[in-house]
Amino acid sequence: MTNPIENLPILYSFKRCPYAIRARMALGYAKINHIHREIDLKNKHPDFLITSPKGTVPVLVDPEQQQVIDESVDIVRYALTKHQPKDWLPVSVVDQIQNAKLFNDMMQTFVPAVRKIKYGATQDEEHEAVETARRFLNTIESRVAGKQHLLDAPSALDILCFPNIRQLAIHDGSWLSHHDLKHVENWIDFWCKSNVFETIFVNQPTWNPELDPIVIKHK
Ligand SMILES: N[C@@H](CCC(=O)N[C@@H](CS)C(=O)NCC(=O)O)C(=O)O
Repeated sequence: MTNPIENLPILYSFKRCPYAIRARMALGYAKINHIHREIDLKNKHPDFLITSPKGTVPVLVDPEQQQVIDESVDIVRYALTKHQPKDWLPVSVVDQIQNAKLFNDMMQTFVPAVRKIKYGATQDEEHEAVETARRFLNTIESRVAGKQHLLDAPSALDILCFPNIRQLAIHDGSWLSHHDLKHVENWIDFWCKSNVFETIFVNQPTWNPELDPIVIKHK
């Protein structure tokens, strides 16, 4: 039985945001049909800010559970806890000490380093940022050597990490090969060529409450 439209979860999103990509990937792999609302981050719709005063995307609203989830990690958990592909590891792997450490390391060291590489810094700062990014990606390189996932099978950890690393790869198309990170390149390529990524990484018009809702249906 299909869900009436008013019961569908609503995702507020922005195409290129790596955190929103995590959420859309997880909803895709979980096959959760939902309403998509593309937000113009420079001109946020007031109704979006009422729903989530924090003003960041992604935000997921589940009308049936009366839940508003405003952190991408929690949306990934929400989605993959409901349903996940058969060959995936359970979403709880992200809480295992080593995996949580990898994720936190990415957020605390790699992500700020990418910001410096992308948006400029002094030469010394940039040099340090490149070293930091390289150090982190060397860890990823050994994790994904000869496989397409960070752990023994695909998992939420891949979904949580690859969009942030992809940001560096698209900022500078030769960065990974220049730093001899061949396995990282293959891993990013695998996820970016997946059917789910190709389905979710599409242009959507900015949300306008007066127009028909955009319903995302995952088969
Ligand atoms: N911790 C948040 C971070 C989300 C985030 O920072 N999203 C950015 C876009 S990539 C945003 O909405 N920034 C607010 C703005 O640009 O005004 C999450 O993981 O969901």
